[in-house]
This record gives sequence, C-alpha cells and structure tokens, in this order.
Amino acid sequence: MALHRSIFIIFALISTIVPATTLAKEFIVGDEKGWTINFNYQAWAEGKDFRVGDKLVFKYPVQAHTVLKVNGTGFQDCIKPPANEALTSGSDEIVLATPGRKWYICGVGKHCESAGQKLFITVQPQSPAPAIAPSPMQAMAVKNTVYQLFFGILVAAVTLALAF
Ligand SMILES: [Cu+2]
Repeated sequence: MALHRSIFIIFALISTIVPATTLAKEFIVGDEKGWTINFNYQAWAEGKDFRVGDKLVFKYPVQAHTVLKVNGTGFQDCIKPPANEALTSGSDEIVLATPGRKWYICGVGKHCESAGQKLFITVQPQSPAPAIAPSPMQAMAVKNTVYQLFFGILVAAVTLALAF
C-alpha cells in the first residue's frame, strides 16, 4: 500500500512539472533544405507553433550564409546589423527566450533582398494551452509554471498527509 502511494506521489509531481519543461521543440529552419536562398520561409513558418524555450537551428554550408537577428524594419528592408553580430557556424542554434515577433535575415550578398532569405516568426508564451485566457502574455507564462509547481507540491503534500 505504502508503495502504491509513493508511486502516486511521484506521478503527481512528474505530471505537473514535466509539461512545463520537456515540451521544448527543435525546429530545423527550412527542414531538409536548411537556411538557403530561394526558399519560402514564410510558408515554412506558417502553422508552426513556436514557443518560448523552443530552439531554431539554421543549417547551411559555412561561409555560404550567415544568420542575423534584426527588427521589423531590418527584415522589411534587409538592413544588415554589424557583421560581428552575425552567426556563422553553419549550424546556428537560437533558443527562443521571449515571446513576440522575431526576424532573421542572411547577411551574405543580396540573399535577403533578391533571394528571399529571411525568416519571420511569432513566438508564443511557454504553456501550450493555458486554462485561463492570457491577457498580459509574459506574466501568465511565468504564473502558469509557478501554479503547476505549486499544485504538484500541494497534491504530493495532501497525498502524504493521507498516507500517514
Ligand atoms: Cu545567404
């Protein structure tokens, strides 16, 4: 009996903590095409669910392309930030740390202007489906995680109290 209760406690804890931490996804930008010219990145991004904690991976032959994070205007007009801000490894990983709009362009030649090598995504807060409609999105994401933790501990505490 005690064993069953212990297992229940463990499950209660895991089921409340895990959703907040292990659902992070990895997106290979452009999938098998990678980060390249003449690819429709808007079509690629459409319908994808980008969340805080997810990771973008830009794959390309080194020196063929670069990755530059820009703002909306930089995206629209292909304005390159200083070259030293460019990611150049050929397998650049970007963890989406905050919700909101994110823009990336290639800094090589006229890849952005002439060949459409630019990506625009909107990152949603971490929790997949908040029970309450989020109004200030950022605050809610943090709150939900805290609530999940709190609830998990509460369930475990109640279970323990009943067990002994
Ligand atoms: Cu390029």
